[in-house]
Amino acid sequence: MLRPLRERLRDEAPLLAIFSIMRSVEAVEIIALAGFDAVILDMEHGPYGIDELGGLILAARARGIYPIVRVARNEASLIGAALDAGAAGILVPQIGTVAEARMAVSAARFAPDGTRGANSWVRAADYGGAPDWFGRANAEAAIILMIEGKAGLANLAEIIAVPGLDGVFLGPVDLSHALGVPGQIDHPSVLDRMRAVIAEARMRGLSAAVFAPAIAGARGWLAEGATLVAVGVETGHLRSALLQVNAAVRAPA
Ligand code: 3PY
Ligand code: MG
Repeated sequence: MLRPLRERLRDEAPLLAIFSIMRSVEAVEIIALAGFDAVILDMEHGPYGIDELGGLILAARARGIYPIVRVARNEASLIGAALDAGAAGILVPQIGTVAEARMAVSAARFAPDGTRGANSWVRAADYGGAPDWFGRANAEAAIILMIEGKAGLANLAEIIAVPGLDGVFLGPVDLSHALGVPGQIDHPSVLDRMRAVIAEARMRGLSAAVFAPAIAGARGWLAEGATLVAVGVETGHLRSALLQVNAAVRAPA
């Protein structure tokens, strides 16, 4: 049994995750078997919908890792549906204002803490209809907001003060575009902003998560105090591994 993600995020030990866009139960299982702590099921960039999410969430849970769902956009019905399907946590892209942050957090919590649509006959509630599940769900499901644009950086202090928020997640790819250095995720202006956000979030007692496509970057962010690092996308890792095998087999003896 997995500990609730909200609780686990408060540990000192960081979590390692991989983004998954392949819509593949097998890919999710392999991420778990490789020893990662979580998979981020990416509905922003992955070609799948809510009807395909259940199997992927079950694969992650069966193999003992946290299924975190990145919803396609900040919309209450998407957040509620992913949680109902059994997501341990939700990642919301492109948060720019405190109003957007409040909306996302509210959508992930039942009343009195929020406005999540209530139904306890869903997978997340073991289909049981138990009235005491709502309180438990509020205590267990994590809500993490992505800071990956100029507005999010400018409004960071207000955003991270929203009650009930568990963490922020830095998207360096979008940040690099917003800061005028598209694709240069190691550009000093991107790195400096990321460091500042991590420091501010940690000071507030929030989890600070980062996307790092390469191993050196991931190690660096762990050393800088990130509490969750998503090391690339499984498609990229599969491609690299296959290129390596192909080149190695064809290499002259
Ligand atoms: C970004 O870097 O913009 C992300 O959203 C990471 O997936
Ligand atoms: Mg992004």
